[in-house]
Amino acid sequence: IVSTRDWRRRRRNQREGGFNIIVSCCNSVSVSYHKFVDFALDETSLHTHLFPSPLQEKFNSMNSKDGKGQLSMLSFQAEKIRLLRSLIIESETMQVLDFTVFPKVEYDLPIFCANFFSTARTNIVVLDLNPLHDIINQCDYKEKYFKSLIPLGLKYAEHFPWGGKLTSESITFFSPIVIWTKFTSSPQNYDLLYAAFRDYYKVWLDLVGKAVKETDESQLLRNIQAQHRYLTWRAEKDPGQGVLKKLIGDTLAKDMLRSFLFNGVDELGSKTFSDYFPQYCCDEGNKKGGAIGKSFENRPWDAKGEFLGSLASCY
Ligand code: BLA
Repeated sequence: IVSTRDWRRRRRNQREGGFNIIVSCCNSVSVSYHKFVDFALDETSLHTHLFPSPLQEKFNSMNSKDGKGQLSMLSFQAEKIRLLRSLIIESETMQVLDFTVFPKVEYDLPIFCANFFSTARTNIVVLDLNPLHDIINQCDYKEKYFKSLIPLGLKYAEHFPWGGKLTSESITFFSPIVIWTKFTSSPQNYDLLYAAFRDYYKVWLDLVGKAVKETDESQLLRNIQAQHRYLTWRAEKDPGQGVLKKLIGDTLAKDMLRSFLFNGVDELGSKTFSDYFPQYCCDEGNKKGGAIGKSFENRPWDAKGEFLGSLASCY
């Protein structure tokens, strides 16, 4: 297990050409997500200067209550990046990566999202460039960022079957190139996941490189509200919440969700979850992440990236 401090030392050693000792451990889960994060940080550093986030001080590493699990957190910011943060959880029974990059609100860029939950047998995976704005009805936004990426999505859709039913909210937060899948654990599958992660991250960084700062006040407000709505959804509905609470307790888990993972949820706006998602307001079945309202048994985009569901469409 490599802690944040070890990780920093390793990176410093790498830069200074020193020796690089990788401590490996004895997990029954045959994947480690550290190399994914290392790749993303190295690749980002080729494009822009990363500054440590003030959150790093408080959120760095932590043991689970039973002492058998470790949580490692990293956070940075950059010229066009409000927050790049990662959480890796390693225990005897699971490996988890939650890696998300939030652009600054002056940009209408997609949010990079990699959420991988792995056990010795199975994996639950979301890898996507989550659109900031509605791509089902807002055709210009979809064209701007996703049109050229459809072939990349198709390449991986072939290997990673659709993971099954989702809520319509999750669908609207996903892009036509989303990798939403479940697969059995194997070195081949992890290699493919790593390849997909690298490809998706590189195309996302290209979009960041080209992005032009928004100066129009009303567009800026739209970006802020869209990012706040996204944060509000994830801080409330993240399916990882139960696992986090079990590992570190309710209070720490809640703090981690609102202050670290979905930082900005208490700062970028004052609307609440039920303001944005009134359909969830009084329905306990839905609140607990139940299956009520879930649909999209199959991938709802065709090979041209056109939406097939009934939520209206561009064409
Ligand atoms: C399951 N995680 C899921 C599912 C989705 C996601 C869609 C399927 C079940 C569902 O729809 O509730 C992920 N959903 C997302 C993402 C977005 C979204 C990324 O709307 C973005 C907009 N997952 C994690 C972390 C853990 C984790 C950090 O990201 C653990 C700490 C676990 N995810 C996890 C588990 C399940 C799951 C255990 C299966 C449990 C379940 O189905 O409720």
